[in-house]
Amino acid sequence: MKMTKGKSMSKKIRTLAWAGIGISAAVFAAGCQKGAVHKAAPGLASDAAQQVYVAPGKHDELYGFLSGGFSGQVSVIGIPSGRTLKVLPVFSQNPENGYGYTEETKPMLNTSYGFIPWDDAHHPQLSQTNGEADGRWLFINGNNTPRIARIDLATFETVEILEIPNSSGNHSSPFTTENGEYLVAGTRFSVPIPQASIPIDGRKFKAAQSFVSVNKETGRMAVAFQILLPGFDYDKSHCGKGVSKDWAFFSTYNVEEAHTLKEVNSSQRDKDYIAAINWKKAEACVEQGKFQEVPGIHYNNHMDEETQTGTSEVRTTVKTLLPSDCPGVVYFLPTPKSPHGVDVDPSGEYIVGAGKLASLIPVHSFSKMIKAIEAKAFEGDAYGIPVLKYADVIAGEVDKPGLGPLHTEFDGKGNAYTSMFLSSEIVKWKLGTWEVLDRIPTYYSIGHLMVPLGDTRKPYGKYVIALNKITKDRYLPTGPELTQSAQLIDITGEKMKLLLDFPVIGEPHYAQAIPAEIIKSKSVKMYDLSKNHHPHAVKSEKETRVERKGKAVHIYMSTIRSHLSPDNIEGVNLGDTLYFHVTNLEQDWDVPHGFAMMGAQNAELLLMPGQTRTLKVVANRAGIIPYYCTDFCSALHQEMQGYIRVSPPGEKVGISYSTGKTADPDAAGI
Ligand code: K7E
Ligand code: CUA
Repeated sequence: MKMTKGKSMSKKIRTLAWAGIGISAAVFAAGCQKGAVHKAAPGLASDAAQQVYVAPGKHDELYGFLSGGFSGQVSVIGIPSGRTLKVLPVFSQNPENGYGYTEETKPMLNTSYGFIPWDDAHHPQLSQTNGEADGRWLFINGNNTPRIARIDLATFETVEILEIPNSSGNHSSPFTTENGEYLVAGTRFSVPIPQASIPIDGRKFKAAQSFVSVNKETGRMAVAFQILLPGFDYDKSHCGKGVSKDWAFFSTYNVEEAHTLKEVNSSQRDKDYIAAINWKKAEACVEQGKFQEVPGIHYNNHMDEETQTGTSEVRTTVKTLLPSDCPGVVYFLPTPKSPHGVDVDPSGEYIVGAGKLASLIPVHSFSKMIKAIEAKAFEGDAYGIPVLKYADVIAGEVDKPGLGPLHTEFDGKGNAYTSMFLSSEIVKWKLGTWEVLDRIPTYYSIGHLMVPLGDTRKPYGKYVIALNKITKDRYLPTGPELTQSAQLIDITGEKMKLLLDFPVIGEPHYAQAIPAEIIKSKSVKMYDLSKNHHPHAVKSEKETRVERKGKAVHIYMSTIRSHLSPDNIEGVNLGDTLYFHVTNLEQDWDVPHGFAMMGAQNAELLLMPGQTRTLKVVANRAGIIPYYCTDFCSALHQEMQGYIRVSPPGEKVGISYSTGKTADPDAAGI
């Protein structure tokens, strides 16, 4: 959730006051006023520096994956050091390596709305097998233009993006079933389905909740089916695990179906719902043909492994299941009050709702829910969907935990940790007794929090990371825009201990982390040149060449320490379209080359060893135009350069070029 900052916080307070929750100025001040800053020191563990110090040359214990929020990307950090290792481009163009600019990667950003080079990414999710992170893929949602991306954790590259049709705000997404059969993707907004221009009164709006299948071998995603739910707003989801593994849970707000002044009008009722969907049953109903094929154009973009080139496939319909055609597929659990997070404990028995405006944290019992369903003990229905009774399904309530509960994670030792946006703290409480055990302030306005593997069956319960929206005066000022932050907290003892603050990239909403051991040995060091089947690849300098095809000039170029081949090109005319197909011939780890041409309207390239990338440029100025390698690759990096002669109209110069001499990279003085 993007909670806005600064002045809107007072708005939140008004909302809360209006909601009848006593919130004193003092509570607010503790979280957000200047004076609170210096209280950080007493909270800092005396051995904190030692616990986060990763000596030069040593590796971190865990990889962390932080969503970039409005940056649309994912950042990779080391834990416990907090060091940023890499930014992975996902939904946004990335000038650093040409992602979304090169001809090979542009197709990854195609959608049914056209080419969209940005999005807002909230929830990274590691792939799981048997409820444990298997280290194969990381998924993340595109929130605005509904999409799910898949990142390969061997190459750390985005290899697939699937658009979600008929969804509007893909927020409660992408959360995996414990064996990776499906990713669930709930819509935030409800809209007419199929889309139609009708008055905005919401009465005919619906919500399509998607179940995206993931191929066990290849990882390829497809929208398997959607379930059409009433036109509420849906916020977060999580799949069940263990006893509840056949179920998925979606929080709702705005069951009032208000469509104006939502800030007030969608908070009228005491309780909204958590929707419990039996995906096994849904799957069976779909197999029995109980679905309707509904129009729903969507793109599936995939990076082909052999050619390292993205292609887009277009699909036009989606299988849609109506709850009335599949009785028992969905139930509503009343949950106070505009719940945001819905989180399932490692056993799968407890479903924690976090009502943003509630003064308690309700915890539902999966086994009680099943009993109530079997007894048909409903308090009524909503659009035909049975509503269970709160008293029948509630396992317990955490009383007065703090203000503005958002998200909960688990340590695998019977404890839960809930982020409190308004009172800026993490609250530790006990599953089963529901007593608050500890609390620690966060600086400030925490959104999500993350225990490594804290949403799997086997949490790595050593740390919790707070992901904070506001950092006012925690860091050096950087103009009006201040960094957002993460805080690393030790949870091995009775009391939580603050270890480290570090700034982050974009706005992390959710995050994931995994022990480094699980993925680091699988990390790919280079692309195998002999397996490079890019149609415009060159395998040696002998193959480098320049070919004219009408107004297009194709330059088949290679890079190796320390020259570009060809290094001089003549015969290009003003207005020609140039395609630089550049292959990095290196077969060594950590030896990328770059490519830039003066005045190129598009981007620069960064080429991994064995990789081919294409830069499309229009020659729009006559003269001698230089190009060069942008990555300091060797002692003779500055020599890695060349010229293009661009002829003005009327000048007749035939294509000619000089290919570089073959140099022994080892002799090049690296
Ligand atoms: Cu709470 Cu989008 Cu998961 Cu932000 S969301 S905080
Ligand atoms: Cu290649 Cu610098």
